[in-house]
Amino acid sequence: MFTRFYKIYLIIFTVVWIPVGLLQADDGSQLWLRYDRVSAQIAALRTISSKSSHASAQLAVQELENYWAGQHIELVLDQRKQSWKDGYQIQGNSQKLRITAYQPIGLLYGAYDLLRRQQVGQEFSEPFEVSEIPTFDLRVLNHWDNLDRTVERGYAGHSLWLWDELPGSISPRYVQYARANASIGINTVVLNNVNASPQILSSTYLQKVKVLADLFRPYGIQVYLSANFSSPAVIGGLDDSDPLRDEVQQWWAMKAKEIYNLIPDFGGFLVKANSEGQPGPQDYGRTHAEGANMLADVLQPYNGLIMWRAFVYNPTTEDRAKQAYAEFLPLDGQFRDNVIIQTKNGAIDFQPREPFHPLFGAIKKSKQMVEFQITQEYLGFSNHLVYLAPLFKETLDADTYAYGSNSTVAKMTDGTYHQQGKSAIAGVANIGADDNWTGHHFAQANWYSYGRLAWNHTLSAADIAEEWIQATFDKDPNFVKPVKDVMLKSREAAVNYMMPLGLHHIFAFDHHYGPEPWGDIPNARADWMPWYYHNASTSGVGFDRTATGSNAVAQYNEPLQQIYSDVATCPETLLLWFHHVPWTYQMRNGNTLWDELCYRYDAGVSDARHFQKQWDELEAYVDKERFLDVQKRLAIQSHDAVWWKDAVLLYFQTFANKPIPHDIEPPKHQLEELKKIKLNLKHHN
Ligand code: GCV
Repeated sequence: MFTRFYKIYLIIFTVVWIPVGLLQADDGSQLWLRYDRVSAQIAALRTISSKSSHASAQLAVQELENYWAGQHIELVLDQRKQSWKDGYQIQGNSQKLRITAYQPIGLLYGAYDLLRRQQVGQEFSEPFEVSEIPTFDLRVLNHWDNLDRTVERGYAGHSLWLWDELPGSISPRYVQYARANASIGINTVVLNNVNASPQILSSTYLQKVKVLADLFRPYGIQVYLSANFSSPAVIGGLDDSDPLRDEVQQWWAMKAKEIYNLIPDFGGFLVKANSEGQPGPQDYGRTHAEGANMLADVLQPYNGLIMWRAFVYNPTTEDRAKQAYAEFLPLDGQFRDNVIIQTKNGAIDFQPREPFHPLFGAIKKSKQMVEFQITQEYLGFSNHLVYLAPLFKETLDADTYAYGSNSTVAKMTDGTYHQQGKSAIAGVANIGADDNWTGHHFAQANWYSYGRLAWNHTLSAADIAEEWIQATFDKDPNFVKPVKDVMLKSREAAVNYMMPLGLHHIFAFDHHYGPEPWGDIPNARADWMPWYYHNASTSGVGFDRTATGSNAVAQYNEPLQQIYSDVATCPETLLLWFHHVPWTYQMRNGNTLWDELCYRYDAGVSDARHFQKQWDELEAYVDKERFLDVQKRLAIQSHDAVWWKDAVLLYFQTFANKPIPHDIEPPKHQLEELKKIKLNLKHHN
């Protein structure tokens, strides 16, 4: 009996462990682009043909030649299909497929579509037909990369852009980056930080930018730059940068001419103005519209666009969440057609959970786009596994009620309700020079899912996760299912162990890693202090944004105003965002607010531990290098979850004066110990 058991054990042991040794070390640098190169024999059995000699069409041919193991493929441009924009159609049967597109880049997108289907092992039905037209025209990555190669809020090493070596020397990673973006439909990149150095517009840097633009062009990627509004004064030598002065306008016009001479398809400028110390038109008593329109007029002859950020707030307002609306709504309708207002998904700043920004339900006569943060400034940097597609979807699918129900944020920005000209969506990139591009291997999924949703915002977070796991790791359902489960739970877990029930911005000062609900710096801006957001006292916790408080609820359309205003109808996930409630407030499940907070933090910790356990059980499916790297980061995540739980509960307990329920794990730390933690993390800008 014993011997038989031992033998079985040995077999299981062998089955489980041998593949680990066989899986080659993998640094993750291939991202999701792990296509197998086809053999010469297979290649000889099929033809890939295109009449177009356009560089993008030729890239499509090359990708299929290299990796398509199926039937013949014909690539066709059809000039009648203008309405398809850069989309495509794939039709055919087991003998032959045809990819048809209006634009050459559509052929490349179609090629990547086929390769993705092949990669996930999709059976091609007979006859096969699929049509895709992207939901947003401009699918944008914002790089917050500085010219010294630091990356603001970047957690994957230095900037990809080797400015010192450009234009003479070209890193092979530029093309790999372009290819990765094209494979998910990203077609616009802003190369530099919105806290922009004026030097990016100097002739020296423009020569470097030109090289990148030339490399990216065949992949359908248009380059934009973040422009510093003071550039005319700083690099042009003018007295000031007042947008209504002729000399200033002439300087920008000359600059535009110089740029378009070098880069005829240059996209335009992204501008952060009069925000967090950046210069802007208000420095000269001009409005955001006057500033944006001046630049828009300058770029208009070249079809250039201005993406003008609505991320503005200053220390004097009673509620930071209200300011962008207050400043931008009165300007609605005053912006030129080639200006798009770029608005963060929520009204504060990329928090683990925010209600959607009220400007999405209010701006009706100007163009507007959502900005998401793919880099995890507020979500554990590249240490925490947090799959962001559920967060992106939550905003995109949120109903603004601007035109009755079903006026979702996505529809308010994708051209459904407003003529958008070019509709757009932006994500702040999480990409750096690290071998695996994003620091955490699972952060690649955030780049991927952002791109997939920008292409088609109706895709589900679950489907995207599944295809990403299959492409990046393994197709075995015994692996895919639990990993997908971890990914789909991860955002809610992070909300729970960091800031459940609508709590927000109780991060450690400046670097935003870890908890500091007690944070208080004498004479610092109130709206940079955690107490401003949580308002904890013995009477309760939360920000009263109803009519008895800042009345930020009034910026939402009905019925949201009412729903959010009434503590009984406000979603509990946003309770402390909109309400200041007593610790004894009774939640819908019967718990007091205090107990519920304790349980939420505890649930977050349990989930983080579950992720570790789950990953450990999947060792056989993953190469050692990626397995160990993810394992190490999951341990940090679990540790941080406990840190968050203890810090926030112990601190709030000093106000709530209630015991931590006995059925959860008691704190491991002392509050005073936790208060001493000061991480030496530099915030680069
Ligand atoms: C680029 C937050 C970040 C800043 C960032 C800013 C912005 O405040 O902490 O690093 O600056 O948002 O989006 O402009």
